[in-house]
Amino acid sequence: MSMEATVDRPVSTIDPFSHAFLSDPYPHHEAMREAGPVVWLEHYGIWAMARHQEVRDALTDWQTYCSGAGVGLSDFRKEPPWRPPSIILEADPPLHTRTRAVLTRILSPAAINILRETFAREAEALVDRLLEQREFDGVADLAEAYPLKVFPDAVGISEEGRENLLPYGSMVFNSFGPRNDLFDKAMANAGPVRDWIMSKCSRAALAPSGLGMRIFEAVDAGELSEAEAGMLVRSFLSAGIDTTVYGLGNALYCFASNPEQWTILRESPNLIRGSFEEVLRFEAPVQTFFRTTTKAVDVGGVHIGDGEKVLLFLAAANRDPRRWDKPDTFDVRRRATGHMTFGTGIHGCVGQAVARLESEAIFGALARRVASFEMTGQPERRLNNTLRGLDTLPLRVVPV
Ligand code: HEM
Ligand code: OVM
Repeated sequence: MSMEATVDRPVSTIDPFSHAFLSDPYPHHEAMREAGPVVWLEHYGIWAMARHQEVRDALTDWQTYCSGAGVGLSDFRKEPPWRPPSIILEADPPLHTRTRAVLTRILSPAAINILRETFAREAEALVDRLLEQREFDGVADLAEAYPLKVFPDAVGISEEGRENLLPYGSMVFNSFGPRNDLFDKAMANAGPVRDWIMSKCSRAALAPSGLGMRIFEAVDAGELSEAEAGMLVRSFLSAGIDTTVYGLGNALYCFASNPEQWTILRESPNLIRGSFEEVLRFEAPVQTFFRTTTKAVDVGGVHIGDGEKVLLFLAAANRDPRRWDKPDTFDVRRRATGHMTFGTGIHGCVGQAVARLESEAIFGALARRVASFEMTGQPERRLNNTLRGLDTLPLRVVPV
C-alpha cells in the first residue's frame, strides 16, 4: 500500500504536434505547467511533463523512464520502428553504457578542441563571403551552410550526396511524433535518402582521420562489433546536423530581433559562450523527447501506470517560472546553464561540445565583423514534430 494520497489527474485536449501548437508552443507550455506536475493528453493517450523539476527528475531516473521502447510517440514494443533503433539514443543499460562510453571518448571536449582551428577558419571564410554579399538568408546561407560543411568534414564522409543529410534529419526528428502530415512529407523520398545515409556508415566510406573512423577503431579494440560501429556513425549523421542548423538559426533570430543584446555581446566577447546557452534555453531547437515507464510511478500524487508514454517538454522546462527569473526574456548575461535543451542524465547530449564549438566559431567571427543585423523580410518557420526553428530568415548585415 502506498502512503501517498492520490489526486485526480489533470487532463488536456491539446495536440502538441498540431500546426497551431508547433507555430507558437509557449502559451500551451504555460497551460501544461500550470495544470499540474504531469498532465494526461487525451488526444494521444500519453502523459506530459512541462515543469523544470519533473522533466529533470524523469531524465535522471532511467530505471523508471526508459528509452528502449523508443523516445518518440511510437512504442517499439507494440509497433515496428521505422528504422532499426539507435543503439545509443533508443537503448537502455547495459547496451547504452557500452555504446555511450565509445562516443563520450570520441566527442570529449579535449578531442573536439582539436577541431577548433578548422571550425574557426571555416567560420571566418563564410562570414567573409556573407559580408561581401551584405544580404543573405540566415538559414540557407549560414545556419545550414556552416554545419553542412564542417560536421561532415569532421566525421569524414564524401562531399558527394551531402544534400541527403538535411532530408534524413527531417525524417528522424519528425518520426518522434505521430504519423501526421509533417511525418508524411518528411518520408516522401525516404528510400533513396536512407540508402545514401547507410552507404556512408561503413568503414570503407570513411576518411582515415575523421570522427567516423574513430568509432571503427573501437571495433579493433574489442568494444563494438563492426555492425554496431556503423550504427553509431548513423547516430552522428542523425543527431549531428539538424540540431545545430536549427540552433544556429534560432541564435541568429534571437540576435536579429534583440539588437541591444547583440550590442552587449559585441562589447563583451566573453559572453559568447553563455549567450548560446541562453539561445538554447530561450528557443530550444530540440523541444521534446519521450520516455516509457517501466513500472507504475507516483508523480506529485498522480498515478502513472507501467508501460505508458511520457512526453518531456524540454522547452517548457526552460521557461518554468519556478526555476527562472523573467523566463520569457532573452538575456545574454543570464546564467542559462541548467536548461534542459541537451537533456540530462545518462542520455544527455553526447555531442554538445561540437554544438558549442560551431556556435563559438560562427558567433565569434560575426561579433568581430557585424555591427548589427536587419531583417529585410518576414522570417518563416519550418515546422517539425520535434525541432523548433526557421525555414528562412532574410537578413542584411551592417559591417563594423
Ligand atoms: C542526445 C539535443 C547536437 C549527438 C541528445 C539529447 C538531446 C540532444 C536533448 C538527449 C536525448 C534523450 O535524452 O533522449 C541536442 C541539441 C544539439 C545537439 C539541442 C545542438 C544544439 C548534437 C551533435 C551531435 C549529437 C552535434 C553529434 C556530434 C547526440 C547523440 C545523442 C544525443 C548521439 C544520444 C546520446 C545518448 O542517448 O546517450 N542531444 N543535440 N547531438 N545527441 Fe545531441
Ligand atoms: C541517433 C539519434 C537520432 C536523433 C537524435 C539523437 C538527439 C540521436 O540516431 O542516435 O539525439
